Amino acid sequence: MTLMEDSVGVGDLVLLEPLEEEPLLKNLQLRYENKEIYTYIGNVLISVNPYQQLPIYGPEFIAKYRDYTFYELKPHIYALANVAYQSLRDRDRDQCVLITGESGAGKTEASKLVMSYVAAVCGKGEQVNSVKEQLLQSNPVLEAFGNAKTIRNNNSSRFVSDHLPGSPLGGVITNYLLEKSRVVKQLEGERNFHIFYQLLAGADAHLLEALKLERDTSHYAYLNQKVSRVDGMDDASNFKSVQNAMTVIGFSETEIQQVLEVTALVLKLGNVELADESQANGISASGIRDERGVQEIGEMIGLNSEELEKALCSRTMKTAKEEVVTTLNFTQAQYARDALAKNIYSRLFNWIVNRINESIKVGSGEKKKVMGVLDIYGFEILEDNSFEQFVINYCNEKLQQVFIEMTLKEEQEEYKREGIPWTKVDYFDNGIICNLIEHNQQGILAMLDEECLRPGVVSDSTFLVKLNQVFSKHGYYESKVTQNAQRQYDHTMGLSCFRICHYAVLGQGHGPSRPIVTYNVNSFIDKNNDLLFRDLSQAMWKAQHPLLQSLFPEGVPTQTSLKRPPTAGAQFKSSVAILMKNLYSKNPNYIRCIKPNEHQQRGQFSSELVAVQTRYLGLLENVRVRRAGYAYRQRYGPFLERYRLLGRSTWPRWNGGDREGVEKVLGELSLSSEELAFGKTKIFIRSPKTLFYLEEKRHLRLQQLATLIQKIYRGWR
Ligand code: AD9
Ligand code: MG
Repeated sequence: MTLMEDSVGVGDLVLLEPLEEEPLLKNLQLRYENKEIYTYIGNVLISVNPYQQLPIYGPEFIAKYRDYTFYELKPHIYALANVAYQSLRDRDRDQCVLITGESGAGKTEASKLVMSYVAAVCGKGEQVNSVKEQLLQSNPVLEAFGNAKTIRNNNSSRFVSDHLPGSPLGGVITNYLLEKSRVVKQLEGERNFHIFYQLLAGADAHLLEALKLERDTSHYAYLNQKVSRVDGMDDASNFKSVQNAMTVIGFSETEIQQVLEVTALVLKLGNVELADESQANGISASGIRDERGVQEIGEMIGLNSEELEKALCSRTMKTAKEEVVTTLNFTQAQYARDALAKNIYSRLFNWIVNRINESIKVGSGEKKKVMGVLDIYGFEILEDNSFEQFVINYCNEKLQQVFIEMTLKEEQEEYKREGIPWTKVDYFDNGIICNLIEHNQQGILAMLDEECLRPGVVSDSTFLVKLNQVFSKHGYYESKVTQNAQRQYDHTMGLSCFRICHYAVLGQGHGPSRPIVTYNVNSFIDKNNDLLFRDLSQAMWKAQHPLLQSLFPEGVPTQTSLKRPPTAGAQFKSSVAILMKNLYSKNPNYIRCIKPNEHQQRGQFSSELVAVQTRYLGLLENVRVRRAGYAYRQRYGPFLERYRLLGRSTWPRWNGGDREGVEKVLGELSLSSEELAFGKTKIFIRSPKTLFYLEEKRHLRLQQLATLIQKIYRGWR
């Protein structure tokens, strides 16, 4: 029970008085400044990124947290990992550790800490150790292919991952929505995925020659950005670690070679220069400017270069009766080339994830319990928000829904277990916002799909017009048009934008600004369509490169289906649905990560920045729900141990049971019965004030006892 004693501020925000934003921030800041980065809200863990290595991890700490229950030591991520792992083992329940927070807040580091904890405490034996090693080695590989330097985080995960270490160990990693647009274009100050730079910097001359690559990153159009290096990141040595990790995981030499070939292929595709040949014949058309590049690619993947060229510059349309080949214009050809590069890379990434899973999967036979560690990107509000932010924020909206529902459910269940009556809690149900986005017919995603499939002239603006019509009166949707009609005119919103009032704004009732997110619809249709022309998938399938070929199963020429593949929005929505199902089926454990400053600097705590995040994460709402009934609860044993010095009958000796002892102490203090509830194994205290009163009394009593001891000691002398 060191929550209030050894820590700075309160170690559990349910004990915060008064329960308002400012004291909450002050408490987090005070703790942060004293290097206490972890704080609880009941069993939820808040983690504030220290941006420095703190001496609080490793075997010694793992051993400590392993032997104590949740509240007995300072708040720590190991305590949470321990609870999750013990419930998995002892209560035989699938667990899930859900880690959220904005970019750079420390989610991936947290997920690694949880996994290393589980790896350290779970079973032993040769086979288990080897799986453990493979599971831990999957990180550098996933990070090389799935992470990139962004403005906000030098090592930002550009995918959502769900690690499932099983019991005793094994796992599955699922990944959702790799940010594939990064393959062909990066924002200023950002890089492409790490692997490209690692490969160029770390490959020995022989490998570079075999892949026909230049060492200099500026040679590649997809990398040709101002930043090629990241402070403190050694691409060359990381490449060696990735190669080594792949070997440990069990990739064969051939597999590693093929993965690198496909990676090189993406870089080379970016260098395929297309020519605008429109003027030559009066028809809008494209061609290849530098035949040599295409030839080189053809040789590398075992594909006739003419075929590749044809696939890049033309499109075959199939109708029920005939096949029509049209030449792509310059813009379309560029689009096709980039779409191919993005698809190759994202499919390669999926292949790698699946390959890792093959190695680490839980052994067949009896069904093992699993523990999911879900590292998910948090709410995003950029200056210019597009389709990517829209789907990410939708996912967070859904997570918030699960979060509140499950927190409440868990509270209810604990009360039930302990035989304490439950009182209803009011909370904001964000179902209405989720519906606005995901409703099967009248949701924004469904309407976007409809627009993508509608014959005739469709564009981002026709889509927006439609939204404006349907949602003109929706309380959480705004655009310039709808605002004009019924709300205050807003000069800051562009004509091609709409806004959604996300949950983050709600339930709080205060805050300096309304963090409503403005989305620009430009390229929504394109991004949702995510089209890869069939000619290209067929060409890839024809390539004599086993890995590449396996990435394009739909390229089999005998496949005549005219069915359109699902749109990006529809795919994301079904991934979210799977994720939600996954969450509801497991016992959730939450880590809420917070980024203390925008500069990736240790020791800096910006209250404004943290305030915005605590609102997005709904922390105050979380505390409110958590202490709607009883703010504090503790098992009888430890509670009695701490407070028995306050009772006449329980001090200095007590021979009865724990519960009777607690009843005696609290009875003698004449606390209001309203304030207390005696559960089967725990004592529940309604308001933090009562607990502080007990603490105060204990403090005074300790002083008294110290004086007494001194007197006795002096008497002896
Ligand atoms: V993103 O959404 O993938 O862009 P994350 O995953 O939330 O983001 P990440 O875990 O990558 O952030 O943390 C960013 C950086 O903060 C790390 O590279 C570390 O340098 C630093 N960090 C985060 N957590 C810790 C920690 N517990 N101890 C020390 C940390 N440093
Ligand atoms: Mg991350």
